[in-house]
Amino acid sequence: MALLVLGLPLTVLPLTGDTPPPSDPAVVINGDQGGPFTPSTFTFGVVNVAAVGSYWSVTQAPSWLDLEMTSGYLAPGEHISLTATVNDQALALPPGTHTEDFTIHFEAQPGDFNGDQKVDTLDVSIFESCISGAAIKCTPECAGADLDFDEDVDQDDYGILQRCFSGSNLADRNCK
Ligand SMILES: [Ca+2]
Ligand SMILES: [Ca+2]
Repeated sequence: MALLVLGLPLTVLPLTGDTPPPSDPAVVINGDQGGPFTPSTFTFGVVNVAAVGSYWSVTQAPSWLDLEMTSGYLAPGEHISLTATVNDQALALPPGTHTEDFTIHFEAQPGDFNGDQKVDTLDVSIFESCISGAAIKCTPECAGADLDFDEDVDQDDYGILQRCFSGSNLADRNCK
């Protein structure tokens, strides 16, 4: 009987300028050729480490794995658990070690500080509490208000916030 080892390192790509999340350990799935495999399902976490609401989507995953969800929106700091299930395509894998990348891409919604997918007056209030002035480094808590990534929160960032303002409508993810 041949042993099938499916290595599945989980990689989460953080946003530029944000603290990367602790890296998930690789998931190793074992089984004989043709199955069954252990574990046949496992859960993994998706966390938004950005200071603003963020879209997430799985951009790379093994074809032999079915995912409960492949995209969504998370508020700052929000965490969800997703279930992955080994599907029938794994039955056809030849013996050996099959290591596949698993990648989740995050894209921040500029200006959505409270994670409701809108940029409205509540977000403007949070932004205003973060204004540091030109070339004055903002605090880590206000990193999400530094919309042009130059470490301050000033008029340039406010201009971007105005362009991203959506009121009661869903924010435009390409508003910058
Ligand atoms: Ca908001
Ligand atoms: Ca700035």
